[in-house]
Amino acid sequence: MPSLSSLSGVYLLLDEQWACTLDLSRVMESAVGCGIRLFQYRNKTDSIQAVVIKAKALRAVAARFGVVFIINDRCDVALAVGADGVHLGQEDLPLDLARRIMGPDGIIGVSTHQPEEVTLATRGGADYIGFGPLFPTTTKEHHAPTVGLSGLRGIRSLTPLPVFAIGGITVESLQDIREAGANGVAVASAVLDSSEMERTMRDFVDQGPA
Ligand code: 3NM
Repeated sequence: MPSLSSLSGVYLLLDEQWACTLDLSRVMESAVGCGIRLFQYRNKTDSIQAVVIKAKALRAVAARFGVVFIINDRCDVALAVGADGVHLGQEDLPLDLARRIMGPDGIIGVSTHQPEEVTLATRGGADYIGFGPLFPTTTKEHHAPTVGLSGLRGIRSLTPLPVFAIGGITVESLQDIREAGANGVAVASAVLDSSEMERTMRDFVDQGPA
């Protein structure tokens, strides 16, 4: 069973919008081969029934390799497929209610975009923080203003929790992000849109926060 100590490094966002061109189970398998051990399934478009079917398939791959598998937004889906945890946006179920559903051992991550949200998520018992969008991104619609590296540096001292920088992250930005104190990077497009996906994954693992 993956544990909280696995909450660092590269966090691959398996976003359903890429599933028309990619087999996300295969992407996960090759990501594990490249050293990625933390995954989130993100599906903002399908019915919950369809989300559960697709998430179950990915859950099975994650279980086979013993890597961490998190569901975006929905505690009910996370429980239904036996995921390791849930990732909550600011408009999702409040953290205290999500904890009641997920139990003490379920991993709960919270998306934050400003210092106050980081502090609240920390006090509220989150297991990790997503902070962003660091840079402009087209993966997330209607996102908050970019926070940049200075924003990331500014929140580092506000929380002892693992912080994942998110939004528009590319291989080129990894060194700066490491130096700004992030424990990990959450990434979708730079990997899923790459014409050399395995090479990009390896670069992320080699050059990103460990
Ligand atoms: N959440 P990419 S930015 C899912 O700021 C998500 O909370 C964000 O994808 C936030 O690596 C983002 O393609 C998109 O930019 C991440």
